[in-house]
Amino acid sequence: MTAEPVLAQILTGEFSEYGPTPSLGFNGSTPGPLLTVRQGDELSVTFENRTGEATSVHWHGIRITNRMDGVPGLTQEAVPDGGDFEYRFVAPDAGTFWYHSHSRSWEQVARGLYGPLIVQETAPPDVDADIVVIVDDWRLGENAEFIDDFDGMFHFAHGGRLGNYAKVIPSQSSVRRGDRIRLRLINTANARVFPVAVEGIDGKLVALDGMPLGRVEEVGTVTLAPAQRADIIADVVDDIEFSFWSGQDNYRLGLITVDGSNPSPRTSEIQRLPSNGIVAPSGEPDRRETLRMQGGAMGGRHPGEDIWSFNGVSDLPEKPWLKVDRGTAVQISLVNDTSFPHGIHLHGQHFFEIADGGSLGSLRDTSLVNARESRDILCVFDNPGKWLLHCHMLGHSATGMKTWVEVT
Ligand SMILES: [Cu+2]
Repeated sequence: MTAEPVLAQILTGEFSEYGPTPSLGFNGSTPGPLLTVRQGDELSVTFENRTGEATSVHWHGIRITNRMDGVPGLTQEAVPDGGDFEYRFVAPDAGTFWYHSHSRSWEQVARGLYGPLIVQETAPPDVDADIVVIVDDWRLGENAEFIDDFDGMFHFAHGGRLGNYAKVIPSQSSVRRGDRIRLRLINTANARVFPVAVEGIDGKLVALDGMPLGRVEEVGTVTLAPAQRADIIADVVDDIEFSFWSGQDNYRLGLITVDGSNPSPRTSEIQRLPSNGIVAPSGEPDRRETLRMQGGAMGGRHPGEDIWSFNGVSDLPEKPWLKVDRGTAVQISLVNDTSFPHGIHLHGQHFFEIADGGSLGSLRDTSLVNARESRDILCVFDNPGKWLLHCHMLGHSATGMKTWVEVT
């Protein structure tokens, strides 16, 4: 896979006259190619960097071998321009994942350096179409080029660099009425939380962040923080329209149109996906910790040296924030003491969100914590190595909101 400059026709529909946007991509396109492997298979990617600057690839959500995690300064050196790197790892969990730059990611991901990674179940659910739906926004000027304010202080200190144009990029543009489909939504945006509404389908939410739900749920509005994913299995009723409430209006993100009808639609109930076998720990956690998000504009005082901090410390400390033996169950209170939402991402393992009332919720790799709110998560750290823990509003991570965990 080669990372390189590409021209992408990001602006479409009424804006397509503006022409393509100089971007970054993989193998000539952004989003990069759809990589599909089967659960338990080993993926081998010869990665070539031809972007003109150093970069690396992170395989988001994969419970990966640590040295393949793609984090410069923690798991590898950044790959210099002209250099290459052999990524090779087993994908242990079936589900919807993605890959993206982890080097100056707040700029490189915004410029397009990301793509979908699908790990198929050994016995995939019976559907007529399996469709990846990238949800993203872009911050473009009148010439369709990226506005070059990636390092803008305003963006860093507020909600991150939000786009001024948003859309979905479905891997397939039409379906038949009556088809049973799987939709794999991936929020690849730098900073925007998308409350996505999906119309024209009758179905169920079956997975979040690549991990099957214990029981299927009504779809409703699917709120996706940056990096979060959601899988839906549904029957097509009409044109599928994606939109989100922007705070001011219902912003249309795009369509998958109906073309023809399925002569023999399925009538079976939509079932849950097979579990990836992550077992919830029983009893009390071995440890309890608090991770306090601090900083930013509007009242975020803290002693850290950058805009944001965790527990008063900005950027990667020399020693891990948390060092645990493999198998340790840690309940972490994610406390948001700031005026902005944050999507907190742990590399290398998934964790359970704890619902109000204390019951275990969904398995996730990224947890959205709204301004001035908090959420507990429970993680059994079972993957040895040095793992980044950071805000996936990428400008926040760039300006302090990151730390790391060592599992020995
Ligand atoms: Cu943040």
